[in-house]
Amino acid sequence: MIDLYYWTTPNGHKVTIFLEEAGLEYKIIPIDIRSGAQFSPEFLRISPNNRIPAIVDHQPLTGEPISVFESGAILLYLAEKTGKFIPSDLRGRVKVLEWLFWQMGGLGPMAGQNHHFGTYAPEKIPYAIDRYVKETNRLYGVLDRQLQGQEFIAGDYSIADMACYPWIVPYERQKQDINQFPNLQRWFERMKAREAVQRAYEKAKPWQNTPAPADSHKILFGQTAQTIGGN
Ligand SMILES: N[C@@H](CCC(=O)N[C@@H](CS)C(=O)NCC(=O)O)C(=O)O
Repeated sequence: MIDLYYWTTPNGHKVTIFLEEAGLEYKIIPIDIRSGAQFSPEFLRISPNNRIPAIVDHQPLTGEPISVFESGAILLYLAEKTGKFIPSDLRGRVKVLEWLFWQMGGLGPMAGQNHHFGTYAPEKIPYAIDRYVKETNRLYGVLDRQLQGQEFIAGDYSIADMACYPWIVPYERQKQDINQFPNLQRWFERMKAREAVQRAYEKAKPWQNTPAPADSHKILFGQTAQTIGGN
C-alpha cells in the first residue's frame, strides 16, 4: 500500500497517473495547500520542502517503509519499483531521464511562473507575463519537435510523458495555442484518451472547486525562510 500526499495540481496528477497506469494500491491523503496543511510537522517529516506530492511506500522492495518527495523522484522510484514505464537498456533509460529532468527543471517551473504572473499575481506585470508566456511557448516548440515522428516523448510510453502531460493540460491558461504544435497536439490527445489518465483526473474531483480560505493567497505566496521556521 502506498500513501499519496496529494493535492489537485499538475504535480499531484503526475503521481496519480503513474499509480493508475501501474495498478498499484494507494490511498490519497489530501493536503490542502491553500489552507497551509503543507506546513504541518507531520507532513514536513515526509516532505521537507513543504510541497506536494509525496508518498510513503509501506511495502518497498526491501526494508522499512520509505518516503519520497519531489514528483520526479517519485516517478523514478515507482518506475524502478515496478520495472514499468522506464526502459532497462542504457540508451533508452537516458532518454527518459533527459526528458523527465527537462520537465522538472524547465516546463514545470516556467509554466508555474506563467500561471503565477498570468493568474495569481495581484499586480499584472507585463514584462513578467510576457517573459513566461514566451518561455512556455519556446518549451512547447521543443516538445513539438521532439514528438515529430514518434508517439511518445522518449520512445515508448514512459514517466517522461506522465511528467509532462499535466503541465500541458492548462495550455489555455498558459496563453498557448496548441494548434500551432501539431505533434504536441496529437500526443496530447493520445494521452488524454488513456483510461488510466482519465481515472487519475477523476480522483481529483472530490477536492476540485472546493472553496479556498480567505487567506490562501498569503499562505501560498507569502512564505519566507523565517515564516517556515527555516532560519
Ligand atoms: N518540484 C516539486 C514542486 C512541487 C510543487 O510546487 N508543489 C506545489 C503544488 S503543484 C505545492 O505543494 N505548493 C505548496 C506551496 O507552495 O506551499 C515537485 O515536482 O514535486
